[in-house]
Amino acid sequence: MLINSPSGFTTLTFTVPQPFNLVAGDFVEDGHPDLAVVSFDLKVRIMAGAGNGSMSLFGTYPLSGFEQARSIVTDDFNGDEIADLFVQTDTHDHLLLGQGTGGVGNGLFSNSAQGTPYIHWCATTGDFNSDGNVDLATAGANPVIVIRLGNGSGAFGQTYITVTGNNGNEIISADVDGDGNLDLVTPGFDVVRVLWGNGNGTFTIQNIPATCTSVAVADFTGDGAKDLVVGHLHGVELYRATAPRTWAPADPYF
Ligand SMILES: [Ca+2]
Ligand SMILES: [Ca+2]
Ligand SMILES: [Ca+2]
Ligand SMILES: [Ca+2]
Repeated sequence: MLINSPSGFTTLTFTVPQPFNLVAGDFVEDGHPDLAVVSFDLKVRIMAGAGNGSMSLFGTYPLSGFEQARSIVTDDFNGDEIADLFVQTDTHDHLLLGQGTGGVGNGLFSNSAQGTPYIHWCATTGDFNSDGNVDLATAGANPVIVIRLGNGSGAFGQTYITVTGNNGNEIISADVDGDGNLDLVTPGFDVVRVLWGNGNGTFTIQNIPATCTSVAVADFTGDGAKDLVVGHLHGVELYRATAPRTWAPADPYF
């Protein structure tokens, strides 16, 4: 971990075997951000932050899997105002529900697992069907995006969206066209794949031709419309939004 200080960054080192992915949140709820780290040894480690950059191991949760843990996201999946975790390994989905009282997390989690329908490397959250419950979307190196609609108590339904070609290791939820419905964006190697949310948990797919292994969504041009910035092996390019769901040809940054 790098800590910014007047003299530059200071490196703190924690012993976590082969960490693969991490997410920040106030899990031991004291106003100081903590970390949840998934590692290749199939564990989630909760690292409690002291607020001064130092961290200490607070808890460890084993994961079911064959050899790897992959994605981790945090949100409140059961509506108790305590941060929860969703973790995927190469064989299982894990839901770790944050424990605590009165909407204040104590850093402990319940840990339930079920077999995963698709091995996915990335996940994002949002309310895709506008029912007030947090939902999940996952993607990975296969032509399926999984939408899990939450019931508000920590259980999810599953629907599958089949796309043409594989997805990359990133999925972003954002209201890209500003119609009030969350959309999904994922790199598809020879396309940027945008799934336009219909607001009811279904999506309409638009493939924007682009060499693309990673993507960012934001208003980079300051006109209020969300643009796309695409990265690939040979550079980074801006796709400037010109009208709803329309982008200008690639403008290379470098
Ligand atoms: Ca904390
Ligand atoms: Ca919760
Ligand atoms: Ca929902
Ligand atoms: Ca939208």
